[in-house]
Amino acid sequence: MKLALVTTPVYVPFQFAEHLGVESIARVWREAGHEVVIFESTPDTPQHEAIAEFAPDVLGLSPFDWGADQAFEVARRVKRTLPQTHVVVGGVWATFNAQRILEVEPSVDSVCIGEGEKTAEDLAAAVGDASNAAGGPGFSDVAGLAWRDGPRVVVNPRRRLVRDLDSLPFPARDMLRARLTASGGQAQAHVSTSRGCTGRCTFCCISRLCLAQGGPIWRGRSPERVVDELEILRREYSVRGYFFTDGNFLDPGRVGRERAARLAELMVERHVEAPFFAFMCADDLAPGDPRLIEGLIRAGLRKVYLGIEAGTPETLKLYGKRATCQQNREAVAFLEKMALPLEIGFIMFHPWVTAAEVRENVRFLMEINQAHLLSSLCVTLEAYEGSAIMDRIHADGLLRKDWDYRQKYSYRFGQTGMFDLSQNLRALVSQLWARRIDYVLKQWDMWVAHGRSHRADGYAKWALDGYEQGRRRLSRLNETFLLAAVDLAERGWDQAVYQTLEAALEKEAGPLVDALEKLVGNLGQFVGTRGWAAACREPSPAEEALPA
Ligand code: B12
Ligand code: SF4
Repeated sequence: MKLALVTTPVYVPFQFAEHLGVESIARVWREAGHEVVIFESTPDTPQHEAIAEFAPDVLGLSPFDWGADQAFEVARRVKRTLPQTHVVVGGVWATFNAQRILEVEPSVDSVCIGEGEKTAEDLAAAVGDASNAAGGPGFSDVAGLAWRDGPRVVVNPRRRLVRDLDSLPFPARDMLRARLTASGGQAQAHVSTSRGCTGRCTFCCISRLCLAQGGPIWRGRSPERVVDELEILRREYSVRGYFFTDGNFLDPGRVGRERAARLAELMVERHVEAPFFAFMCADDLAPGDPRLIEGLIRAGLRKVYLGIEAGTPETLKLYGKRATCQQNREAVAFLEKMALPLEIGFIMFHPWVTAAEVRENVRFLMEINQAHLLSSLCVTLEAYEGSAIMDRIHADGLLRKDWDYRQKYSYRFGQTGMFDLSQNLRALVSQLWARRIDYVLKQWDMWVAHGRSHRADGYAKWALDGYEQGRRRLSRLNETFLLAAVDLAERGWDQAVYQTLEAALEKEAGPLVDALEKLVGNLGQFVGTRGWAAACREPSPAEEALPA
């Protein structure tokens, strides 16, 4: 049979991020003997004509919220010429919106609920029986499938999770080879070493996803099997960097930390160490296990994404976070001590947020020295179906009248002014100047932390200290801006006044970041040509590091 999968673009710079879900389904379909093609659809090149020419028996989509419109449009156009093609949608977003998608989107014939490998395989077999092509009784045998039977939406019994993740084949990376190098430079791959998460963050649906399929809540691949995959990535795709996509790389507890340590050892032993990033949780890191982190750094760990999310105990509870404020403080301090760059996740705005809470959050972020990135300060909760917090939004009647299941911000705020504030801050971070500042800082934060691990002296120390001073000054600018904006929200929103606050921030932060970029850029050049040792021997210049 001919089977096609379609990817639709996500936002820049992730437009061409690897899509492990689609690659995984492509692999199992191909292993089952089908002819499989992945089409990369963009608004400019929607691919429906190429798909129609290929004439697939099954067309698989894997969109997220707003990407869904594009994906469904491709399906509609394909269906115009090939009405018999069975269109199936999969992925996390589709899983929790299955009923609605089937009710409102006639181009979609079925939705794969949750983990897809086995369901996709069985679905292809069911479609293969020609009598089922228009939606016959065979679909009712496909566990984990929701499908349309005439006017009725049928949700089949759940599909049990694959017990042993090592038994799954590796994703078909050969079919989306270009994505590995799409961001330029050296090839980078997404690698999933586990599925699920023992956390119960209320804004996330990962654990619910596993529970809905009868658990277990977390499954890990063996370090040996992961390293087999890394070897292939290195040998066949020249991959020189990884993004471990696990919800929590150190999960679950002690067992998870041991697994991560073993993986790091094996990566070094089998020469597949390379720069990598991973998500971690503060309660696994605090108060800190230097041996574990040193091992991970040897294997290539270059940056930790740390889901802190809030700076008050009440909001940590609302978000269902396991870590306390104190553990968050300790984890950040520990990573800084290990000279390991980190980027925090922080959800400042949610429907019940108050001005007092925003002020408390800002104070907390200043205290842990993480207020320099606007993108960390301005996040508004994305409310997805399937998450516990979305259930609460439904229960509290906070959905806006114009709510649509593809909209993640369609809720009301309890306190006056908070909607204006959160909306303006969301718009702020998408502005070019603000994006540039965050981009520059994210780049240099990594490099600076790496420099600190060299125990810098002389010129190098002077420049790195100057960078740190500048970063703190930037945090103070952000603090002043945000506190003034919160006061405004509390007093009564005035868009013109807000614009003056934003303009003042841009006026001051822009040149400061230029100066920081120049400062560390010069050091970078020096190190690039003469090395760290020379930069540490060079005397520090007498003049001020940064403009006053
Ligand atoms: C890597 C990643 C990304 C990457 C790449 C996304 C991608 N397309 O793969 C990037 C950075 C682009 C990204 C972006 C976003 N992401 Co993201 N992402 C992840 C992450 C960390 C890993 C995904 C992954 O590779 N999983 C491994 C693969 C094998 O699993 P899978 O994709 O789910 O696929 C399986 C099944 O879903 C199913 N399946 C999937 N597609 C299909 C298709 C068919 C036809 C079939 C039959 C089955 C099927 O079968 C697959 C194999 O079992 C997950 C968290 C996690 N640990 O899962 C979050 C996650 C999926 N992302 C999330 C979110 C919120 C986003 C953003 C909205 C974030 C934002 N602020 O904008 C954007 C959305 C962008 C967009 N419009 O598409 C949420 C989704 C929440 C939800 N309920 O929808 C998650 C769950 C994170 C979380 N903890 O909340 N993300
Ligand atoms: S730690 Fe991450 S993956 Fe786990 S529940 Fe929380 S947000 Fe989801």
